[in-house]
Amino acid sequence: MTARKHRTASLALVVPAVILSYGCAQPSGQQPIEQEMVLIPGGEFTMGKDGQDDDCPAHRVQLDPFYIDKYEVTNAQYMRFMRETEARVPEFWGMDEFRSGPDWPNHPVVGISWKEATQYAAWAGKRLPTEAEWECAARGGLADVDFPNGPTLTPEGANYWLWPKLQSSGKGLLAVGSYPPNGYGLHDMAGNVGEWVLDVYDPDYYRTGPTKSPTGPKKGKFRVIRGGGWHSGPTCTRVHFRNALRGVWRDFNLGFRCVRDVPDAASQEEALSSHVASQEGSASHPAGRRDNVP
Ligand SMILES: [Ca+2]
Repeated sequence: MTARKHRTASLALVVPAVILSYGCAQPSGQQPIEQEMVLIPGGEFTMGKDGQDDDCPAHRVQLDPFYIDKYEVTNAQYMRFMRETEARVPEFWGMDEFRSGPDWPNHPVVGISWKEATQYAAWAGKRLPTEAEWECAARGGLADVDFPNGPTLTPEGANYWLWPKLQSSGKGLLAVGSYPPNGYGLHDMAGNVGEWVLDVYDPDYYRTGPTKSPTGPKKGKFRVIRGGGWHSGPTCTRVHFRNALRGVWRDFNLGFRCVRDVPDAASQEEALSSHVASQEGSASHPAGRRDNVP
């Protein structure tokens, strides 16, 4: 079995799909949170790891600065998109077992295809992150780590499937931001929901792709997903772990977040200066060797 087929099968967890019409009533319970964006300074960072898998080898990649959503896109945010665009209702919508629908405003939206994620992003004036941008953001500025906050992951650090006990955390999908952020202030880069990114999947891309702002191969059958979800084992939540599904797939373990470009060189300079100043005033970084050289 090829790496691609193996990886694809690992997320192909199928349950009977029920599509329910969504109501436009105000979400009950919690007040919907507002999405925030965080500046990622860009520069060079080490992407991938050493070895023979599809996330190898470790290599230096250079990125321009960009903004990324602090949280996964929520049900409430996706509802606004549906109301304004008459977009298709997500798979599993209205199913409480997947915390999907208007009663769960601050839970991440699931059951959307890659194309629907890109349509939401365009509507919001954003786009999906490239695979390189996503991995840079997930690393939180740390080098030589497997997880967003350091070399190890515990059940207190992210919402994931407690492999190998073959049981979930017992919590199922949780509201975004239920776990501590990484060094960039981003929540749930490991777990809760896996996340669509922009790139087409190529198992050799870490060996053959460009090192300046890579955007993925031009053609391919699968789209990359990153970060693992509440129904994924800890292996899938590693910052360098790559997975892929056909773009038409809709999964209860899969959502997304968006990025926005910093528009021009002057804006990039200003954003970087602001970022450096904010970092100098912050004392709450996870332990580990720093990476990213603006
Ligand atoms: Ca996630």
